[in-house]
Amino acid sequence: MSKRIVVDPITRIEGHLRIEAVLDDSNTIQDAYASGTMFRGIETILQGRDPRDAGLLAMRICGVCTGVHYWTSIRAVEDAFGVRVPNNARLVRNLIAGSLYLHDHPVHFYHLHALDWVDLLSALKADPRKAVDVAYQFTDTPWNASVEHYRKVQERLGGFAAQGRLGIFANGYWGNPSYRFSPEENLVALSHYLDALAMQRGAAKMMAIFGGKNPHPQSIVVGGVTCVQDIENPSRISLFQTLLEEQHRFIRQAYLPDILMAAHAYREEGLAGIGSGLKSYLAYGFFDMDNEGPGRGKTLFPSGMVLEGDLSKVYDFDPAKVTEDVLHSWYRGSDGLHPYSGVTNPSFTGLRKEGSVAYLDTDGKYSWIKAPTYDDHRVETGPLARLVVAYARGDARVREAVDGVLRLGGLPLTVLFSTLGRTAARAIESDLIAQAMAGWTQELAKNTAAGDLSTWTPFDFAKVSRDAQGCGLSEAPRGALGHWVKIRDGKIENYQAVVPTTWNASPRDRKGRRGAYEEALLGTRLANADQPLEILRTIHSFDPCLACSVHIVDFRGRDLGTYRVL
Ligand code: NFE
Ligand code: MG
Repeated sequence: MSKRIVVDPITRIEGHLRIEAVLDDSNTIQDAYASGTMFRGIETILQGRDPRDAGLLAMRICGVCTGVHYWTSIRAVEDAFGVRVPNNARLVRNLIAGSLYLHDHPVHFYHLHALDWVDLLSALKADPRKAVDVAYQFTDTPWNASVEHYRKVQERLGGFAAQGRLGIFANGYWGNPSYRFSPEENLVALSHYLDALAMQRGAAKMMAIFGGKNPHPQSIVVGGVTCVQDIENPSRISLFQTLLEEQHRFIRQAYLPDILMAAHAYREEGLAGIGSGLKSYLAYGFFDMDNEGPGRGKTLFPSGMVLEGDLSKVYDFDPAKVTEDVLHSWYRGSDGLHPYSGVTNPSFTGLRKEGSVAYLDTDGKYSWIKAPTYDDHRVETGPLARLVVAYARGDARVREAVDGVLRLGGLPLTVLFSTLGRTAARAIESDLIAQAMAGWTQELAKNTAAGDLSTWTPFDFAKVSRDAQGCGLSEAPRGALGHWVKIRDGKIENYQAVVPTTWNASPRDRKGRRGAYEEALLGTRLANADQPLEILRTIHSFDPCLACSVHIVDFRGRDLGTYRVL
């Protein structure tokens, strides 16, 4: 006998996501469906606009991966106009983008994902002295590790728990048998959870130094950047450097050691490949290392596709091979359209009623998210995809970083293909990006000290082609991001965005093949079917963002159905 459980809403994400999972008698997931249940409309709002404004409008797709739609949109327009940006603009853009990653990844791990690994209330039982030993087990220089500090953290948590004021923690699945950390490990992680709240501030400041503000930086324009006075001023660059060093220290002393601690405690789940999913990975390549422009130049993380976990072969990325299906999505139109000819034509067909309970109509349409394919393959994107592609390409820095973590954990390479691997990839990548940012900051300081203050490539809008098309490719923290713009008579005729969570959270494609979330849930056994902790752990490992993936608004405020959370 199989039973269907519904998890809706999935919390600790951006936006509205529903998962339906079919369990067998042993509570093992036999099938799964992911649905984006909220409806928004930026692609259509961009039609008819001046392409120079595209970035400002597109950035409103999301406030979490703040800025990525802004600069990816600007890259699409630059591609259409054939504009290449000067070196300083490339460096500043990399530093703004890097600041986002250093903000986003730790916030995801500690504030959105950690409680899938950390049994909060168990930390109350920890011995603070032993917790210090635990902290030193995974690094020689642990962050904020002292008996007094751990005791204070326990007192703080204990005070809330005693008064029944656990607030956002009140409904956790505390005590669930699939939690693996010891009380001391839970205490170390909880202490970093609290420290990470303060670290967010520094990362947000970094973005604002060259971006003008956070969220939604505003200093990037078609042709370059506008923050000339900030790069002219050595004190701004050195403030950036100081903040960067602090973030990097937190990554090295808290984030990476906590990942090692998780790799140790959750070793069996990793080795069993829980959450592995599609095992096919796509990366567009990001953090420009030269000024050739998107899709042409050298990037810090390379582009490519790896299929079915076979690291011996990497397929070159060709943007012409991206298409989207809508057979199982609440849109009218044809399947297999390339984004240049993509259509966003909403058509909500409702849910399926079984008695008083509404379920997704999984034989028909069941999500606001379209289903993208690359060269007719279903793929995962994101930090793990970037690392796997770079590793398979033989990238020396990525190999050294990945092999180093695996060696410390005593783990084989194949452990990457798991929920644990996906979560570890984000921390490894944060360290690599922080290292690269230190180099870009020095390069910027050197250029400006030598008198190179170029930040913008002049172009005459009246003279550049009034009929053009371009694509902006980049990598957002959650994965491969593409914006496609078609310009007719100087105005935007069509605009399509295919974003990381579109790839990962999508429903079945036209051939009935699962999306990345759906596939990743298969074979996972729930310790307790009333507490879908293992589902949350795997879904959160992708860091879902639904605003990004469904860029359409239901301005009529229609009720999309009444859901029962089972
Ligand atoms: Ni709204 Fe986004 C990122 C983009 S996600 S968070 O990272 O692009 O799918
Ligand atoms: Mg889209």
